[in-house]
Amino acid sequence: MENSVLTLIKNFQLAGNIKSVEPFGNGHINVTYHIVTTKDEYILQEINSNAFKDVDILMNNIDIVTKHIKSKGENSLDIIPTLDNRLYFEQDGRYFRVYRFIKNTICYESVKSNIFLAIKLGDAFGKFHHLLSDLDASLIKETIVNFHNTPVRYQNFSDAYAKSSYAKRITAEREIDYILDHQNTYSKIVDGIKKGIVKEHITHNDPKINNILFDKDTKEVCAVIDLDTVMPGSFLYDVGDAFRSLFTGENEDSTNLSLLKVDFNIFKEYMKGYLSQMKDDLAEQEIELIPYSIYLMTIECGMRFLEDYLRGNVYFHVDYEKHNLVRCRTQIALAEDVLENEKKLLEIVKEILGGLKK
Ligand code: ADP
Ligand code: GN1
Ligand code: MG
Repeated sequence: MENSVLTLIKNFQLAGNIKSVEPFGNGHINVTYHIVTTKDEYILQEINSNAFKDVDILMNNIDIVTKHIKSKGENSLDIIPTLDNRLYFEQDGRYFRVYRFIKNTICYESVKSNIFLAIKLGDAFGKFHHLLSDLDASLIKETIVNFHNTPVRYQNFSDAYAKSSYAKRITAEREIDYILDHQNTYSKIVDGIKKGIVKEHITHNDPKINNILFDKDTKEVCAVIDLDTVMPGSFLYDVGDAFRSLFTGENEDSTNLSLLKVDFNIFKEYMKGYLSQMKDDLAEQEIELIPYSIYLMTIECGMRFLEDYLRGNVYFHVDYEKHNLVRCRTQIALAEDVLENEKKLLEIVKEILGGLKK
């Protein structure tokens, strides 16, 4: 790939001559390279057009969102245009884009030994929600339709299950049963949206910890990245998925399921940061749904991994055949622990809100 990267990178408006090209990061979706030139550094990504069917919509969304954030004086991704001033480059049905590399930054897979980062993450995603709250939502289109519509995700899983072979099913019997047995628990947020109890906003939809860049020295948040799924959604999707990601940490691929637990310290710290920005924007019914949203985003992620395993690993990047099954197991383990702790989590939310409103 590196030789072809050298050829295709010439189609972008880069400063200087290429010094190096290296694969970069731990994303599950795009293929990412770090490019160093004699004058600057860049991120080149092959956009996963299997996940993102309409790259035009995708790149337009990112262009609008990054300009909106920057117009408020905040840092965001800089898209480097192609020589003919387009937002991405297409070659033989493959799609590529370049961002300016945000220097002197670090991204984490976990906050376990850096608990102080949790409050900063919460604050950053709260601020992200605020910054986008006055953006004309009709400008932002869905890049993956029904991305966090869990009942639709369940239908997709059921379809994969129906089409899978008996030999494959018996390797994932317990996981399949868990997802089937819990089918009545998947619709509270979409129902809330239909009833108007849960509001739709422009949200990130993939608030994984490694989608935030921190300054290496100050450990302050530099930018929220991975804007591919920024689209209309519920604040609860981001709140729930942020905790799914934080409680999972680097254990998404672990076979030691006892590591997949709610971490109350992380929850408190992140919530303090998030609610300091968002306390006046959440309705009472949305607040009540926070613990459930963590369960929902976790089990949704589990069923997506399981669906992909049953389909033969066609969506998420995998390192071995059962990788998605292993990931599904960690998500189910975490979802179970969240269910057991819903009440305690809500008490913590209310305690923090009480303190902030004094
Ligand atoms: P994926 O959708 O595959 O997760 P991301 O856009 O999150 O792709 O990029 C993968 C990784 O590349 C990120 O986790 C981060 O480490 C790094 N990265 C992406 N964009 C930048 C950037 N502009 N500057 C520095 N690092 C970046
Ligand atoms: C993917 O792209 P990445 O690695 O940040 C996925 C998320 C999942 C996550 C699970 C576009 O995130 O929805 O929650 O993996 N992104 C997409 O680790 O499907
Ligand atoms: Mg990412």
